[in-house]
Formats: sequence, C-alpha cells, structure tokens
Amino acid sequence: AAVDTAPAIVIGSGYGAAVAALRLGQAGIRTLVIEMGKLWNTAGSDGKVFCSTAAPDERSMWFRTRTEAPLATFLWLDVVNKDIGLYPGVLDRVHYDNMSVYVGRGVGGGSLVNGGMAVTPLQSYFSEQFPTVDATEMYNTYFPRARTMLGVNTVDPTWFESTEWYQFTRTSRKAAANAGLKTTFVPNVYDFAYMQREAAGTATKSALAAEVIYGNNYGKKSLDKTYLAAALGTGNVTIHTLERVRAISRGTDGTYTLTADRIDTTGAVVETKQYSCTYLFLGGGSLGTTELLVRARETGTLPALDASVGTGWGTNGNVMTGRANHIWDTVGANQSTMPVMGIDDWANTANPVFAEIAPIPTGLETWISLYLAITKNPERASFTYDAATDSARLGWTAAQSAVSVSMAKKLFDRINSANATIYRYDLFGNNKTFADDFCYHPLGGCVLGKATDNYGRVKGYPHLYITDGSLVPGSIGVNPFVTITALAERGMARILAEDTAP
Ligand code: FAE
Repeated sequence: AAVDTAPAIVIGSGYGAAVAALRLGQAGIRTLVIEMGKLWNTAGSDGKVFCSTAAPDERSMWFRTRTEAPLATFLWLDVVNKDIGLYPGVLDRVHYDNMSVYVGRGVGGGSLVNGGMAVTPLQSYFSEQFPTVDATEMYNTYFPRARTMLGVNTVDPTWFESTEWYQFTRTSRKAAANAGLKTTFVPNVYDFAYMQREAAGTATKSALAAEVIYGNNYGKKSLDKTYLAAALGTGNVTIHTLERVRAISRGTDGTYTLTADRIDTTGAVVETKQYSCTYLFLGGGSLGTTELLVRARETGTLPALDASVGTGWGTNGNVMTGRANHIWDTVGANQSTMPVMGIDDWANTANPVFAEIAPIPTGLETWISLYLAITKNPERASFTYDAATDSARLGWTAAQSAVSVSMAKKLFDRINSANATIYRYDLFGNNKTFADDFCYHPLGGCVLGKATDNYGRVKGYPHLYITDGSLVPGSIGVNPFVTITALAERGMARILAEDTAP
C-alpha cells in the first residue's frame, strides 16, 4: 500500500494532541492528526449532533449494544441503561480486570464528554508530583496560557445563589458546612453566559437539558471549538477520523512508520493504511498512548523503550458516592450538568480529599447528593502486553480501589454524622455505597521524567514525543485536563524551540 507522508503526525485529538497540533501548525509544520473516533459536527435525524442522556441512541457509546452509564441503577431498577445499535459513539468504557475507565472518542477526545471542570492544582501538590518541573514557570506561563486557550470561565455567584439549577450544589454545600468542611467554586469551560440564557428560556438548553456524558449540543467549549479550530485555522493541520493507529516502528533513517486501521461506522476495518513522518506526537491519552508503546516495546517494533513505559498508572483516587438528604433538604428536579463546586479538604494531611459536587439530572426530586471524590491514593499499577488479544492489560487490583474508598468514606462519614444522614445503596449496583470500579481520570503509564525526559521526549527515540495524560504520575489532586493542557504547552514550547529545523 502507498505510504502517506507528513513532516509531523499527532495520534489522537484530546487535550495533549490538540495543543501539539496547534503549536506545530503555528510553527509552519505540516501536521496530520489521526483520530479513531468521529468528527462530531453533523446533526442526526433529530436535528442534534449528540443524543441526550435521557434517551441514548447509537451515538452515545463506542460500539456497544447497550449503554453503560456510570449510575447503573436507581432505586435498584435498571432504568438508566438502554439498548442501542453498534456505532462509533462518543463515550467509551474500557474494561480491565478490576477497573473500567471512561474516555471520550471523537475529534476533541475527553473534552466531548467531560464535565468541563477546569481546575488548576495546588502549586504545592503539583510540585510534589512533578519535582523536576519548574513550578514558577508553570504557574506564571503555562497554566494561564492553557486556561485562556480553553476558554475557562466561572459561574456568576449571584446567579448561582438564586437559580433552581444549582440547588443541588447549595444543599451539598450546606451539608459540608455542617461538618465544618470548606467548599470552593470551580471554574468550567461551559459558557456560563449561555447557561444563564438557557435558564431564561432564550437559548436552546444543553447543560440544563441533561446533556453531558454523551456530548453537549451547545454551550460547551470543547477542543473542536478552541485548540483544534485554531489548529485547522493555521492551514497546516489536517485531521483524519475513524482511523485507529495500531503499530509504530522506526526506520534506519530515523523516520517513524505507522499502521492504522480505517473503520466504517459498523466498526469493520475497511482499509489498513501506512503513514510515515519525521516527528511523531502521541496524544492517545493515558490508555491509548501507553497501549501503543507497551505493544511497540513487547512486539519489538520499538525495542529500546524504557522499562518504565507502562508503569505509574493511577485513577487520580477517583471514587463516587451518594448521600440521602432529609426530605426538607431538596436538591431540585432541575439540575445543571456542569459542576461548579467542590468540597476541598485537600489540606487535611491525614486524609486529603477533593470532592466534586455532581448532578443527577433525572428531572425528578431525588434528595440525592452525588459526589466524585478525588482522593490522594498512593497506589499505582502497570500495563502489560497480552499477545493473545494484542492489547494492554492493567494490573489494578480491587484492594487498590479500597484505598480510595476508605479515604472518601472518612470524609463522607463526617458529613453524614454531622447531618444525621446516610449513604444511598441503590445507585451503583450490588447495594454498594461507593463506586470504586470505574474512573474518569486515568493518569500515567508513561510518566514525565521516567518514560520520557523532562519535556515529554520519549527516551531512546529521537523525535518521538508524548503530550497527554500518560505523563501525569497517577494523581494530580483535582480534575486533570487543565494540568494535561498546560504540561503539553510547556513540552511543545521546548520541543519547537530545540528539536525542529525551520
Ligand atoms: P483524551 O482526551 O482521552 O484524548 C485521547 C484521544 O486519542 C481520544 O480522542 C481517543 O479516541 C484517541 N485515541 C486513542 N488511541 C488512539 C489510537 N490508537 N489511534 C487513534 N486515536 C486514538 O486524552 N477532567 C477534567 O479536568 N474536568 C472534568 O470535569 C472532567 N470530567 C470528566 C467526565 C467524564 C465522563 C470523563 C470520561 C472524563 C472527565 N475528565 C474531566 C477527564 C478528562 O476528560 C481527561 O483527563 C482528558 O480528556 C485526558 O486528555 P488526554 O489528552 O490525555
């Protein structure tokens, strides 16, 4: 087959990949982005690009016959999930032995499905996780650059205090305050001016119409509207979709060769393509990039990859839980899907937890307070290559999840005891009070300074770079995309200054 050649190739189109594509394009380097998911820009027969969480169809999930939503049950009934047709839908749930990981699929990666919370970590914790990175430079240059480009904004506090759409957040704030816990507003990339128009009835509802994990039709500044739009605007960037890179090798002349499967919307491989490039940027995310490199090392196509490739993976301590409020503490039938507040107990060195106050947008009063807790779980796992399935296996154990649960439990036991409330048993299946078998924040696998140098250059392979969440060593203490974006900005600035000939 003919080999398609580009000076630079970027694999994936999430945060790390989008930063790479923009900065390469601006530097005048012709760049090809290869994304396994769809470009989400065409309305279906209902006039919408994405389907709603209330009536999911084939657009919801990546090649499934039934949806796999995070809240499997409600009042022990399987009312949440629906049968759907096979299709390259926008949300994937990747199953490993003791952990399943939600990721976005499509042009924009996780930005298409996430809650938009745009949090900059505490500088002290950032430095703890990245001791070799100049934190002053990160906080003065790269974090502000990332926030500006991502379109980060904050909810108007006056509107927040009065709107029915955030009553669920105010009720959770009160319960936290009763336990002596601090809450803090959290910025977001959802356009709050648009949300206020939704509430006023002058704009089509999206965050106020239960849209989030299967995509937002309006309001959200996902990467296709920010970094990737700017990248395409340079005139130097092209995006190929529905192509999944399977193999990477390096020729004797130092160029990289990729093998990619092009699929159709049934998932059938319709073509196997060969690409070659001088500069190769990996932005497939913690799971995608790590799998590509573990496979390349173990099948011998990139044999000199460091032994640390595949290690240092963590869940950012993710664990979800729900509390049952008293009947006078209503949360409201109307809930915005965009979280704007967290319970911040990270400074509690005995048990650091940051818990996002999450919505349950059912359209009914549920009296449920839901939380996504981020705990300082020190457990890490490794990926190994499974030749039989040609895929990476994750060695995460149930005991490692239990560490997150016990930390979260300490915090929520405090809240329950101060409010004389209890956990909900009906949300996660098997009467579980903590959902500890899935995560939203996969981090690590190719850790900065271990699998790569201090800027994301892969050890042993000149002109091969990592720009995504696989660089983050398993934990960052807050929702991760601002950190991933800022680290990618830092890496790209250095790489473009030092490695590329004009
Ligand atoms: P990511 O965004 O996952 O992009 C990787 C891209 O590469 C995807 O589009 C893949 O389809 C593609 N890809 C992978 N492998 C291949 C291959 N072999 N060939 C071609 N393409 C490939 O990576 N974070 C926050 O900060 N705030 C939030 O509120 C938040 N909420 C979340 C809610 C949900 C439901 C989920 C799932 C995640 C949430 N996250 C949130 C996490 C955040 O989206 C995630 O950390 C970033 O998207 C990771 O960025 P990366 O660039 O590492």
